[in-house]
Amino acid sequence: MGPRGAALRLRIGFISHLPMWSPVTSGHPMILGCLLPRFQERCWALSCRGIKRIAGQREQTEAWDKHTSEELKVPFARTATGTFFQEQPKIGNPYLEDAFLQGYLKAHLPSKVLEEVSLDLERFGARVVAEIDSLGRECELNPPALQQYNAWGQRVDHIITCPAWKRLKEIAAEEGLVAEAYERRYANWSRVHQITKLYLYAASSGLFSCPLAMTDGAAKVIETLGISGPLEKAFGHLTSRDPRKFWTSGQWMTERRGGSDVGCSTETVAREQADGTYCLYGFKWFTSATDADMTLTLARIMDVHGEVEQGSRGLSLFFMEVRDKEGKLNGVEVQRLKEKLGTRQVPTAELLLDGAKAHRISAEGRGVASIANMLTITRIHNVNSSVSVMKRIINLGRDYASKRVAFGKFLKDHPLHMQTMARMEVQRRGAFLLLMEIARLLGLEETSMASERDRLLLRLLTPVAKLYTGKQAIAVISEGLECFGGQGYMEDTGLPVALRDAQVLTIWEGTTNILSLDVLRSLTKSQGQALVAFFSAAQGKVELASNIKDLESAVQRMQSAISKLEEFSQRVGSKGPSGMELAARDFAYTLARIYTGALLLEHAARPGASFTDIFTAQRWCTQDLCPVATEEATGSYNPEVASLDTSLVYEGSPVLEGCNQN
Ligand code: MFK
Repeated sequence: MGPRGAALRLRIGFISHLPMWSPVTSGHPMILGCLLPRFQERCWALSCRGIKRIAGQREQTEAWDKHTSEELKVPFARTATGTFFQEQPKIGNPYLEDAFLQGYLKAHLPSKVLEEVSLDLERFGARVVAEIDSLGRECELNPPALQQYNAWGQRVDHIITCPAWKRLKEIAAEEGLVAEAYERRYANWSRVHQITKLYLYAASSGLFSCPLAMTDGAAKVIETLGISGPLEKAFGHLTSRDPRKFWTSGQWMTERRGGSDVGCSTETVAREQADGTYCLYGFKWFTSATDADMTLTLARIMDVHGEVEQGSRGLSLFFMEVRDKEGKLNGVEVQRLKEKLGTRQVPTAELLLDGAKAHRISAEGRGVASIANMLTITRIHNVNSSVSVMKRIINLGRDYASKRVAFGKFLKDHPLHMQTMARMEVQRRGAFLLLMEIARLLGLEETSMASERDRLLLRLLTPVAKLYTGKQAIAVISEGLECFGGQGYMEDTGLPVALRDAQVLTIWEGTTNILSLDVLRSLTKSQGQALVAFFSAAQGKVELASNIKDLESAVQRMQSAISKLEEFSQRVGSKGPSGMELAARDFAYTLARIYTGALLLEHAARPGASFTDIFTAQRWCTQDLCPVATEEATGSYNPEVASLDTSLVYEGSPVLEGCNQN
């Protein structure tokens, strides 16, 4: 025990000799109130041992009193909880505190657009801190509930959401979080503006980002199909800035048989009515944000004999309003709300469609192809959420590191802690540039300014980014929670929810493997041209950095990875999609790492780049940039290895024994 400890023990020892009658005259009344019973307890024990007043005791008592008041400063003696309280981490303005984001916008936006957009983002960033972040937390603390019956036994299926959720809807309209993309006031840069705003917003939004993703997706589908008939009104609502008019949309695709193989799993049928509308009958197993005003959904049209066409080609796309003018559900019964690991803020439900009145909005049998536009947008929102939550946990972590002391210094002064956080930040920066690249390409496409290469890249990079950033987000948030020690595991800090919520990012809107196969689909559909576009774009960006000394080795590593990928693609790609299937995930990861590396190099090579931009590119390029070649070299894609994979998974399981017997 050190001298401080010894002194403490002495002083505590002194207190224990205080007589019962010792008047305690100083100190804060509240604190004394807490302490008195403890002193009295001790003193009672002493008194029983026969301690008596003696001559000169008055002076002694005064001395004791003096000591007593000093003793009140002893940790844990005055209060039950001690005197140290860790200052809590806080988020700052997510725009002003993001130098990397500002650097990106400065490098890309025309100066007039930059000026206006920066002002808007600074203002909006302040609103995120002052208002949106706490509303998001309220949504987490007050999850939605389902009231199925009213007091008089009537079925009402009312989804109750908290006031904060409703307020977030109003704010989304006021801020034009969907509208911005369709008004196009900054032409092709409108998407970058909108997505940057969503990037500041998503992680603080209590998952209101989810209905907004689907709302944006629905608006995109409608715009693509043509804004006419009942869709005209819907489009006006979806893209309104007026909170009283603003609608959100659902995306009801998943049924009991599953949400991946939509073509085989959709059982919902549509019966045409005399007026040309349809009535839908089916069961939707996972409908996010079921409090939405409208939805897009898939169903099979029944012919006059009651027959439907199976498979993907039997699916058509329908639009329906969820409630009628009186607010009654439109042929929909809410069976129950889903019990989810995270995203509990979002009212996700199981729904029975029992004669829901709907409008067919795609050609018959073109349901999947038509809803694909919605998937593109919701997948981009998914990327946005992934990057946004990474940013939030890192921002909180770095604030905490400047307030938390351990082993004699702030966490930020421990190099190992900073190394950990820097690795997280490299992931966030890479993911951010990939998000912005997709936003840029989408903006070009929507204003008819995209080249064929831009269009192919957008198609290819969307699933690549969705699958890769979802994994990054889970890893970064998990690491991020560790940065707070045990507090990162405590629900009432509001930190663990980020990890629970992040797990969905790799699941909904297509799992990692489904999206890896979608990457192959984009190559097949474009007859390999999407990959040609990829190589030419990535190579062009890497070349921009080739004359910068500090980036020399990063450029070399990138060029080597691109060559390896080209060789791999020629070798394995010639075998067709089935030959590629086993490599699909590693292939997609490779595309993500190479393209992100190219973006980081381009960013680091621009005039005015900072030394941290250069360092970020260097760090990114130290990892295996071509995992698909590495895995191929180890034989991972040989057919016999595939069979070994199955044996490895099922060893000891009756499933494999059953297979062997057959
Ligand atoms: C923060 C974010 C919040 C987001 C919240 C959203 C909550 C909503 C929750 C959900 O609904 S989760 C469920 C979401 N479900 C999916 O994401 C579906 C996953 N499965 C797939 O993506 C499958 O790959 C797919 C259903 C598309 C497979 O269907 P098919 O019918 O076997 O596909 P096929 O035959 O290859 O393609 C049919 C057409 O669609 C083709 O066009 P064509 O007929 O003109 O040739 C394809 O090119 C086109 N297509 C398919 N995927 C496409 C696409 N077009 C563009 N982009 C794509 N990704």
